[in-house]
Amino acid sequence: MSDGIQTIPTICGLCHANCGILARVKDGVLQGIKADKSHPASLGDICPKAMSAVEIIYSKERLNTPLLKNGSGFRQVSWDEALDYIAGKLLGIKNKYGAESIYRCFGAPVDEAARDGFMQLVVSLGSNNSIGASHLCHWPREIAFRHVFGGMSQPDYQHTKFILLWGANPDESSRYGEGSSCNAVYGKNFDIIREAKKRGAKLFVIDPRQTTLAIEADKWFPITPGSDDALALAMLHVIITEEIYDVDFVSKWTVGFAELVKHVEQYTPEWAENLTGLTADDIRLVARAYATTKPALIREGNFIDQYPNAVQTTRAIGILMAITGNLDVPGGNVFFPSPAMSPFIKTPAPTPRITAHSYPLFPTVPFPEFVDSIMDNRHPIPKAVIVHHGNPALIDANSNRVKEALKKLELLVVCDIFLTATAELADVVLPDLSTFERWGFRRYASAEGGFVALRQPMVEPLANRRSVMEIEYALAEKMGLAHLYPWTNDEEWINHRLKPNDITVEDLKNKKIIYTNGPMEYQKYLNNGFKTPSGKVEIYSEKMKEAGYAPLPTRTDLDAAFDQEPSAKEKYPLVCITRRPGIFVHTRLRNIPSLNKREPEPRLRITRQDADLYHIEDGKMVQLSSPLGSIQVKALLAEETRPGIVICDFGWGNPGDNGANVNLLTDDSVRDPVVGTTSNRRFHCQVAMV
Ligand SMILES: Nc1nc2c(c(=O)[nH]1)N[C@H]1C(S)=C(S)[C@@H](COP(=O)(O)OP(=O)(O)OC[C@H]3O[C@@H](n4cnc5c(=O)[nH]c(N)nc54)[C@H](O)[C@@H]3O)O[C@H]1N2
Ligand SMILES: Nc1nc2c(c(=O)[nH]1)N[C@H]1C(S)=C(S)[C@@H](COP(=O)(O)OP(=O)(O)OC[C@H]3O[C@@H](n4cnc5c(=O)[nH]c(N)nc54)[C@H](O)[C@@H]3O)O[C@H]1N2
Ligand code: SF4
Ligand SMILES: [Mo]
Repeated sequence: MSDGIQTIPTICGLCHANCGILARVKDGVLQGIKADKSHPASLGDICPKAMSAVEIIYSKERLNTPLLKNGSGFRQVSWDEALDYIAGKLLGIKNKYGAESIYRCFGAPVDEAARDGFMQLVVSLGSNNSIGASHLCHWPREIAFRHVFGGMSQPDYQHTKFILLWGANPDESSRYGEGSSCNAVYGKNFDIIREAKKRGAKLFVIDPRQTTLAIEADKWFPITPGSDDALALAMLHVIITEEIYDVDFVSKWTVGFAELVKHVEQYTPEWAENLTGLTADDIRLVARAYATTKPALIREGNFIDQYPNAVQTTRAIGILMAITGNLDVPGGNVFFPSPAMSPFIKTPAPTPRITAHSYPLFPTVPFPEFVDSIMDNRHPIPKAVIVHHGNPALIDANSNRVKEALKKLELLVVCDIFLTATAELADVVLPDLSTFERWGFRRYASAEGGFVALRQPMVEPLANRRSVMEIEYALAEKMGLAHLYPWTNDEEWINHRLKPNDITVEDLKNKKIIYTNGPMEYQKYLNNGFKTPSGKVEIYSEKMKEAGYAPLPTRTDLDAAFDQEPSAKEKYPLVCITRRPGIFVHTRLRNIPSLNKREPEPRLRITRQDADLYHIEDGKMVQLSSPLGSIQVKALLAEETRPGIVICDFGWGNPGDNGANVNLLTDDSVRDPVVGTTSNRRFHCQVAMV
């Protein structure tokens, strides 16, 4: 301590990276943030989002007290009044319609509280219905990789000779170990991909957009959006016909290779040429380079999760990793150790998830299926939703339909830190503490071992804000469910979740970071097999087949329905993909002045050729239309993609952000059969000057 300044070591939870930070506090007031160089995952990296902590904590727009709907507006109420209202409504709805009509909705689980909030409550009420962003984020890949080789793999950058960045943009959105998730302002303190390049590793990028890393890559493959399944299948064809796969690994550790050989005969590079927009030669080039440069890794990105062919595309990519012998070896795709967590306590007989039969492999309810249940009066009709740390009114495809559905609920509760587009529709709004104001923790997976870090409040709670775990427990008490709770406050919640590691909050206060597992070991399968039913890599998946899905990865024509309309292609000649600006996180932070000034409005990137064709002027407002409607965004002439493709920014549409929501234009009718993924990254469109 010097000059009365106290330094609090903690972690930022604004995005998944959860970087180590040091808060400088004087007289209980946050003065500023510094990077914590000792944090093993971020190593002193930090981004402008964390630097805006003062603005986030003290923003005049923060929710400070519970709000209850009052006509077309809200009135401020006490916690007791808000929670009594919710408790009464929830119990009434449960009695009248059954527990299955009650849902919990959450967004990206950027911190553990975001993942856990209200889960125990909804399960305790007897419902297993959880909705949120999982059908668009992580889970499509998780389920696909589980069925191929038992779970998600991570890139082992340190030891690799070849990086295939496949629809990922870690300069603006990183996994841990990749540095901060926006290097536009401060650069990166450590840059694992560029360091690997300096050591001689090759970098290939498959992306319709020429990202900053694509510019620096040895080769960029500007693929047609949504055609990655065709590319992956053609790469398998090349690798198999040219016999450049790992014969030993394939014979000892895979099932279904013979079926795959037959299956991919049809998927020649020439077949994939028109579909992918890449030449057959380039398809051969990427397949050969990946299969023969040893070791090689694939860093697949979240783009896949937002295409309705998500699961089969990922399965094909997983099979590529396996048959080339790049799985669980140094420099390939590996499995980091990660800390364990205690489960929630299940009530004796929760009702089954409403999609237990229609989406048997997906552990939550695909959001669009929830919307259908309301709009089509499918029983049990959803009647109550508690939204925590999510903004479904903006992030799900076909936002107008989503909003219509949310308006039909008997009870919509939103727990947030700002009044969002979703909160505006709520019956009750509950003010949470932000990631900088509450206790919490984060589990990290890493090559050095799994570890846990403590999230400490930088300041005491302001106004009437309360932490979610305390809100949830108070509500449980009011509904007579307290006996089902393993915690009553934040500290007990953390202790409960970390029990399998024998770690408590007190331990973390002393040590800051605690490792729970030893360092990563390679080729664990030699002793334990893979975590699949056969113990091997399942190229052919009996489990997928039993659940009614294709056992070998397939190609899907995403435009099958669109092409039925003869005039549609003429009317909507362009394809739009969406961009995620790294200075923000999804729909958040547009109201933070230091961040907003860097990207004050959503823009539509368009090539010079298309701009000339459609008479679009740089910097002028354009009307972007899809079969679902129109929005207005500012044109930015940029040679970042191929003509025929435009790129629209995602994340605007909250009250006061003065930007249009691109999900008003995305379609929710075509879905991945395994997880219900919608096409949030791609839609057919036309552009015209306003
Ligand atoms: N078109 C298109 N759609 C997309 C995407 C895309 O790229 N394009 N991306 C998709 C992906 S990958 C994802 S993960 C989803 C994201 O979906 P969400 O996670 O639902 O989106 P966010 O904007 O992050 O919403 C989080 C909300 O939590 C609030 N919040 C922040 N901190 C706290 C806190 O401490 N407590 C509480 N209670 N609330 C807090 C924020 O104010 C915000 O309203 O969007 C998906 N939708
Ligand atoms: N700063 C910041 N960091 C974040 C987030 C954030 O909102 N802001 N969000 C977090 C979350 S929840 C997630 S899921 C991750 C996402 O992180 P990533 O997985 O890296 O996803 P994106 O950054 O959206 O990059 C996806 C890339 O895929 C490309 N792409 C689009 N369509 C296609 C296609 O059809 N084929 C191919 N091959 N590529 C395609 C896009 O042009 C883009 O460059 O980031 C996390 N980190
Ligand atoms: S990358 Fe930025 S926003 Fe994400 S955790 Fe690190 S400091 Fe926070
Ligand atoms: Mo995500």
